[in-house]
Amino acid sequence: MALTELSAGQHAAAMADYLAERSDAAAALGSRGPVRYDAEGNLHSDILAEFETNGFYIFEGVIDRDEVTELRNAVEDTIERAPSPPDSDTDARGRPALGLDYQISPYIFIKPLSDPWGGTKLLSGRHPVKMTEPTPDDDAPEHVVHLLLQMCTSMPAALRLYGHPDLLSIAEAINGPDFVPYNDAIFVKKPGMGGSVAWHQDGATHWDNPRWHPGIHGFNFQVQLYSTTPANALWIVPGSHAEGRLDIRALVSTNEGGERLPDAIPLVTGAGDVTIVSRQMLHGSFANTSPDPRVSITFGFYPHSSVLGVSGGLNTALDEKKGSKKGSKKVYDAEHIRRRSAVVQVALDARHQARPDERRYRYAPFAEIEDEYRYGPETIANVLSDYTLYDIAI
Ligand SMILES: O=C(O)CCC(=O)C(=O)O
Repeated sequence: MALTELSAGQHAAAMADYLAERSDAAAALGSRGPVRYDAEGNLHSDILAEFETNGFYIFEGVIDRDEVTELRNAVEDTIERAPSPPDSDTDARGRPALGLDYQISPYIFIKPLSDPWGGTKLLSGRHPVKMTEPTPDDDAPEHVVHLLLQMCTSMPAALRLYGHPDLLSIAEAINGPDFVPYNDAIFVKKPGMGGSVAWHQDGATHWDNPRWHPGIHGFNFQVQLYSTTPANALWIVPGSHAEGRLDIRALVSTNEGGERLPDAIPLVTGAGDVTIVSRQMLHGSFANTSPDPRVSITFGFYPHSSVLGVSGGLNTALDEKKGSKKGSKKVYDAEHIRRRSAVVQVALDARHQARPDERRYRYAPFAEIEDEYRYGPETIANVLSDYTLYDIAI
């Protein structure tokens, strides 16, 4: 039977041997451990070396249990406030839905267990091959939330996470002190319903740049709110970040196991672990036919030199009807970069206000003007409102 004709249960069974074999390979590879610094307070060079070789690292136990609980509650609350059905102005309880006043909806819905981007032209067509879409159970809803966007406006707990000192120190170690933000998105993969993300590489701009290097398209964090398993995890092909642009269509079509790529591994983590993955890594995830949820708070950063004066090659418009960004290639000048980077500065001040005894990260581009970016009504209106219009997509 073709994988596409499988029920959710049959899909889970068909995947089992592959998941077991590849999670053994992941365990053998390592590239994981707590955040460690050297005597000068810089991220330990061993971690950077492993990240450079493998293109990923799993930081264990970064986010403490209380913060994970706070974030889980914020995500659940945000999902409950989603329009129901998706084109409605009210949520499932009849309250005004969240985000009616946002310029871009904070919700992306999909049909359960579907692959919304594979084989389409969306997101610059970077997901060339559709993943298996098993048939959901009869009692599954018509739509599920796949992505939550604009978390720094809608979820104060997520804004504070964005200003986490360890995460920002890691971003600095990889991209330099003037690192620049990309976007944020929370991937929600409910048990038996979460969709897949077809194999892809994120970068879209610098593949032919004569100064190309494995870090030129930056990297993404994923903060895991629940333990992840091989069945619901993000999968990567270690080392693929250094191989240039890959022919994904050929890799899948010449592979006997199709989308079950032979060298891929799952990023298996605990709740509160944080992964970093190069945006050039070949990565994706399968439909979640497992009984376990995954919620991954995802946000990325670039080296400043990859962005300044560059015309974004990645079209992030997902909703063709509202896609104001479609076709309008922005050039990321210093003012655009300042506008989007200000979210980081406000986030770390929001965190400092909530946790005054924690180490506070100093973000070099705002070192002299921190007072202008305190978290409060003014920056909520001027910096956080609709900040995703300034996302930087390369
Ligand atoms: O978490 C996932 O399943 C997909 C994440 C992803 O594709 C990305 O961060 O670019």
